[in-house]
Amino acid sequence: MKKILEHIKIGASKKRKLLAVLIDPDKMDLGLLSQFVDKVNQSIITHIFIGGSTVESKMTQNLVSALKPLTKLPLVLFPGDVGQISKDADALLFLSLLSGRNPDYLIGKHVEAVSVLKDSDLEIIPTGYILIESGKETAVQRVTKTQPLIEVDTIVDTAKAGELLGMQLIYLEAGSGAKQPISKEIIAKVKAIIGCPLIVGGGIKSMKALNEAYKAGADMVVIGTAFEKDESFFKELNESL
Ligand code: 1GP
Repeated sequence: MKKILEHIKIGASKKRKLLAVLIDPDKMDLGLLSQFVDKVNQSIITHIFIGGSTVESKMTQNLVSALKPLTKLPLVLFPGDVGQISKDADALLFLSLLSGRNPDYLIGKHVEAVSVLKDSDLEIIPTGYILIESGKETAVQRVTKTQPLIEVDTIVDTAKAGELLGMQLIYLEAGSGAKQPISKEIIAKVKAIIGCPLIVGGGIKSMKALNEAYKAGADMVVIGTAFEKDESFFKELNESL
């Protein structure tokens, strides 16, 4: 049964504010993991995403193994590459980088991943991933050698095309550490045209930005840097309850 996607769909239909913390295996010190996850467990965070643009092999597996006994939250892989697949996670966002025209990230990596995925119980969630200009070059841009989208109409049409191709989630990405999060206008226009849940991430560093993203139409928001750099963000989050 596709539990995690189903849960996201139900959450979106009931207008629950889903929130994922992104943990980059490359940046997380495993010695500090338990203390970090305690804070995650006590917060309103609903999902743990795991991934990064450049992660050495085994680091994802080590992180997933360390996370499993510490939390009941769903562990969702958000991989930058095929080496970031761990069969012990709960689900995998099977990302197709729709904003770019690099065949490796549209279909190539997916073909490579099949040998690992075919024997796993991971819930695989086809996800249209759209990188949007945010004011500075992002790691996704560098690694995938693609350009982010700028034009609102193109972004909206790209999201809809992804849904028509069968993607179950659309993910608007400003890039980790982006100066500007995705604009309210873009979120609202994409949300208005798609029927599937909308994920928004990149550059969200304050409760104000988080609430604006939900208000504009994001069903799930993904935050990495603000939790990594500023653990008081957890406090702010809990105080907003
Ligand atoms: C997830 O890349 C983002 O979509 C995370 O971005 O690190 O800026 O929160 P931040």
